[in-house]
Amino acid sequence: MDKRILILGSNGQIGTVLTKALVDRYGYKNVFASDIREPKIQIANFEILDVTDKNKIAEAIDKHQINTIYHLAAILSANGEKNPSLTWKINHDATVNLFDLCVEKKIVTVFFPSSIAIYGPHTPKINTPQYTSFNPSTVYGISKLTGEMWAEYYHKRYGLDVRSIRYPGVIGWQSLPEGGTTDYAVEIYHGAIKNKYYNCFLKAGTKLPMIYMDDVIRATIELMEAPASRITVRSSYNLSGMSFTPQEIYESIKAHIPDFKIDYNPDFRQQIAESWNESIDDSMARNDWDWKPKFELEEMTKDMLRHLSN
Ligand code: AKB
Repeated sequence: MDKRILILGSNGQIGTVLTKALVDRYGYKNVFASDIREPKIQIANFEILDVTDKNKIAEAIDKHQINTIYHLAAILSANGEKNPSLTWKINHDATVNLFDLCVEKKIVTVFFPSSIAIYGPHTPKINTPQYTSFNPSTVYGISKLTGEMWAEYYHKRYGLDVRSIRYPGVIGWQSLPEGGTTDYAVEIYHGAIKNKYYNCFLKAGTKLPMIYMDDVIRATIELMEAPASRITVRSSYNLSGMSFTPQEIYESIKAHIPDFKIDYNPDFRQQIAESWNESIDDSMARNDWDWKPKFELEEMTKDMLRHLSN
């Protein structure tokens, strides 16, 4: 059976890149992208879909004979704090409605991303295990953690083949993040190239788990293609790429752009970052579906600067 894929939230930082990867892999005719706004560049079949509109999503599933869904629409951590009730509606309510729809429409596999935002001040900060205490401090984190619990519930109760990854901060040259706490790690490259200057909204020593876009896309597709019998985690898999501080990423860029300057002016996002962890134990992803990251900070910086300079 051909995969017939619907992507919800295809214009976002990850959606933009994942949509292209899915078209390359499964063919233009099998990939249907959607978002609440037209994309800047159309790379797949596209239609406007609001993730909170269950009926319209149901129509799209029928119309395109969809059997696989990537549900990427969400409001991230920093923007979420500005409008908690809207964040809950989009991140939580729409996710539960979608899981219902997946059962009703007999969707074969659904991907739902979680995040390091589910970790909180009482979570072990170093090598955070797969199963530990979670006490997220943002509405985004709470919505992702409850989404994980619903995913597990829908799998147990209805046999829904739902798969998920706890994404670290994602860095890529292809697209910009919007409203997250880890956004600085993308903005810093743009600042270095355009102005040789970056004003960082986190403190110099704030270490966070991060991952390069190439690794994120590969991890997502590898998880979705793994045989169901190998998936032992139905909440969401811990996934590790690399960990660094703003000062470390600054130094890795400065090695290529010697007159690059930085200032640190932490804002409300510092508190969010401090509630998260520093590094992740992803041994379950490694064992279950052979996950292995390829990019460390130095290779990522070289690749980012090469692409952005072009
Ligand atoms: C954010 O910073 O909110 C996101 C995330 C870690 O999920 N990038």
